[in-house]
Amino acid sequence: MINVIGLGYIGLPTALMLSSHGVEVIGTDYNKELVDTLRAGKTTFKEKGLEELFNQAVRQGIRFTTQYQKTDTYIVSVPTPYDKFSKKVDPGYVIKAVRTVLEHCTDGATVIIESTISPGTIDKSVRPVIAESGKAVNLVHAPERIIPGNMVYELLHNNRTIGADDRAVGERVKALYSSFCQGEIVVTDIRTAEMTKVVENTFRAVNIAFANELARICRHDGMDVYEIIRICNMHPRVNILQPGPGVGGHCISVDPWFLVGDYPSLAKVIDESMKTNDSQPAYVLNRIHEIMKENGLGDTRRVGLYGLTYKENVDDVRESPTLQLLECQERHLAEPLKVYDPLIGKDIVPDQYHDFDAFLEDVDLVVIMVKHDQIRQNWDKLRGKVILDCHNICPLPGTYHI
Ligand code: SAJ
Repeated sequence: MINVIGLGYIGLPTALMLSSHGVEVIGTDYNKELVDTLRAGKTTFKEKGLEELFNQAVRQGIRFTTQYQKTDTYIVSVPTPYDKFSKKVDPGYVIKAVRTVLEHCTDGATVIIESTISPGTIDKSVRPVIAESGKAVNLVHAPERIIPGNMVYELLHNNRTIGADDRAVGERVKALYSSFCQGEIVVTDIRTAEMTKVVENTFRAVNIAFANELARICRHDGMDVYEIIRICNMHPRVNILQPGPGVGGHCISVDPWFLVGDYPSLAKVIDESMKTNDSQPAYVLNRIHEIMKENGLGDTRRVGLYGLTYKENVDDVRESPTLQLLECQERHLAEPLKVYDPLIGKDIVPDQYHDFDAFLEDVDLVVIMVKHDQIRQNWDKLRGKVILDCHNICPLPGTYHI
């Protein structure tokens, strides 16, 4: 039996996937409300294909509880927040989960850590906890790689990395993941597995920063950044990502900082890239100001931000560019801008709308912060508005870009 610890964005789909492929799974989370919701037969966040997977896993007998189980295999997928000032990862939840696992597990159990951690965390923070307990366990790091918005597909198809001290243990864990994973599974050591995960996200962050920098250069001299990137990407060895209003989510906007935090004098390109991405919401705010002036719009209360999530078609707002932009605005003692997001039912920010038509009624300038499918299906409603499109998706004439 596998005990999955932490039933969030990674733990839940992983537990469901194992269970629906015939593995006996018990999911544990310390949040009783979350466990109650799952027990009542409801998923806790929206994701393509998650509900079907959930129903399949329930039919296979998956159980949810707040209690750690006595077993020989654990998957730890708890959050690893980072400290905004020191830029260092906080392994507190991982340490606590491992400590509790050690109180329950059988001798010789395998503890698989899926949470993203900064390279070296296992040596520095996890091994001492194991040594202290006196228990002999096999430690494995199998960092998750799935992208919100396409998690179920990617769980099935992505290649994976398994880091283990002992090759035979790594191969056993590989066999476990092979129960559902159709991608290639590489077995390596723990340190390498830790580093690859952070490097993958850093690569993407640096590439996005490059695109954002190009957007600023092109804006400065009246060039079309999208056309330039499109043509450059026709070169067989060039693949530039897209500029945008900033970088959000709990991965690409966070993980590269681990390297900057741990190697401040070495991680120069990464540091600059992160600063570029982090200053992108302020850059958009500046564009809003320019466009208002150009159109004689004097009232910031008539400016609306479309989208609150960190990217399209997910309901996750963590570190979202819209939240970053609002924070930046607040620091300038300005009144909050109006916000609408079709995927966010709860009130999260001060001037938030839940009806698209009412939102449009109350604004003259619409800033497309997130390219949800919903706005792509409603261009007609935006006719007559001044539009700042941060993603180059709007076909209406006269649309502004970043
Ligand atoms: N973004 C851009 N321009 C682009 C692509 C993305 O500005 O061309 C922005 C998005 O709008 C978003 C942010 O970057 O705000 C991050 O979005 P994303 O779709 O690039 O990635 P995440 O954070 O949802 O998921 C990433 C993935 N990592 C990589 O692709 C290397 C995923 O595979 C990881 O599992 C995930 O991080 C994680 O949990 O680490």
